[in-house]
Amino acid sequence: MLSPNFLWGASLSAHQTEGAANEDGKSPSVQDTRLRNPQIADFTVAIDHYHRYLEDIKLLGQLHIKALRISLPWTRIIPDGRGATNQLAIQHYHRVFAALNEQGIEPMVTTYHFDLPQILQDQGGWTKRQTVADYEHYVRTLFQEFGSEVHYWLTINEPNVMLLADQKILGFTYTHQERYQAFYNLMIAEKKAFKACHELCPDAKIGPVPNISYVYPGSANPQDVRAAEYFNAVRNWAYLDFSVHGIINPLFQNYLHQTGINLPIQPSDRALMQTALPDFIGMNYYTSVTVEYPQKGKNRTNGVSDQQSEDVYEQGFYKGLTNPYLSKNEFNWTVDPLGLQTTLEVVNDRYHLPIYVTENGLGAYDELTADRQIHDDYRIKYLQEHLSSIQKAVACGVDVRGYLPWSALDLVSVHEGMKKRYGLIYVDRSEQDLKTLARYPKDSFYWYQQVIKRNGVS
Ligand code: BGP
Repeated sequence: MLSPNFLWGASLSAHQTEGAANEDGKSPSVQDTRLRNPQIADFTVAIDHYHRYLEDIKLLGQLHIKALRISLPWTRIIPDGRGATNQLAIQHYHRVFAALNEQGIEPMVTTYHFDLPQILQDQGGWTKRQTVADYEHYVRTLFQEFGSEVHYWLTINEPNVMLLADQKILGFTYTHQERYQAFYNLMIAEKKAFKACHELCPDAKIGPVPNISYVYPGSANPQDVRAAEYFNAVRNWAYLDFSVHGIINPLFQNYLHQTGINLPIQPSDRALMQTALPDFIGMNYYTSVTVEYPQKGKNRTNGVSDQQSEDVYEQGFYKGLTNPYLSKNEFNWTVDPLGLQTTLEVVNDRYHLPIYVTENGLGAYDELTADRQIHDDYRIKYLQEHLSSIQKAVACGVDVRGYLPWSALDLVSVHEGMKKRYGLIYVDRSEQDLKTLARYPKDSFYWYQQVIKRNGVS
């Protein structure tokens, strides 16, 4: 049984929904500038949520969610990356929080979701320690401005995916050295956010929000098991061990050593690492990952070009493979609801903190019928199976406090535009044609409404 206080919600991010890319003083982020396939939708208009937030929030009120996860765009709040705050943006988000409050919806706010101000990227972005100071100034501004309206904060969306799938998410590739400089700066920046939030918003809670997927070994061969341990360390535990325990995961440390990396640790960081701690874990989950030890002669280029698939390779450590026991969705992502239960149990055993599942969902082609309906039974099945896994984990004693599937409305997918839809609410636009941008609840919307009413799936 889920607690009656279980936080039923849904998720969005700013750059994938808002549009208004050049309005009200917003500056470009790395998401606006990165080279995209011109055939697919970009973020200039996205789903026009910046102008339609009232309509969207009213619709979500009818869904009876208790929480909406949104992100705040750094480029709107502090357009120069550092320095002056943009009052137009501050006023806008006060209006957004008021509209949510009117519908009885708690905001859960991600401070930063892949959209670093381009102006900071031009100066080296996360490879520079200066960006940590800029981020700290930015989040202190958020906590001061919105501290009385927001009770759940999330720090940095999926730093692990951002770094491991950099080419796809950011539009450029870090060198190995730069990637782990950026890793360290992101993790220290997050610590600064934990500390600032606890100082400035004593009633609020804050947590990290990595993408956590348990990594399976391809076989019982001890080399494959070790490959899975390495990739678990590099993909999952390096991030959560740093956030929650304030330590560098030992196997990750060993991996860094073998690959010639020294993290740029400053002496004063140690105390911060161990004292600035999260109140909960926010966790995004789409799939599990399976790896084996890469045998000689099967060399490929090092890299993790898509975090969600078997396209993972690092010579001497791990190589992704197709898990023959699992099916795939239309976009080639492996579907593994049982893996969510396992992942939750492992995260619980390692960290003993409340968990919110802050993203989970199915990217699919949806069809709007002539009578304006969307019969997305495949999405209902996906969500039903994953929710059932959450309930089973809770029955095993895991402290899952909320579920905020991706996504509340259709939005522009990170690298596949509008055709790959995740929403509970359909948005009428295509890649190139903005059409009416009208919103239509899908069958999954009505299904989720009932789930919330009954406090779970049977
Ligand atoms: C997560 C991101 C989201 C979202 C989701 C689906 O990694 O936090 O922003 O996009 O993945 O990914 P995609 O849009 O590539 O299908």
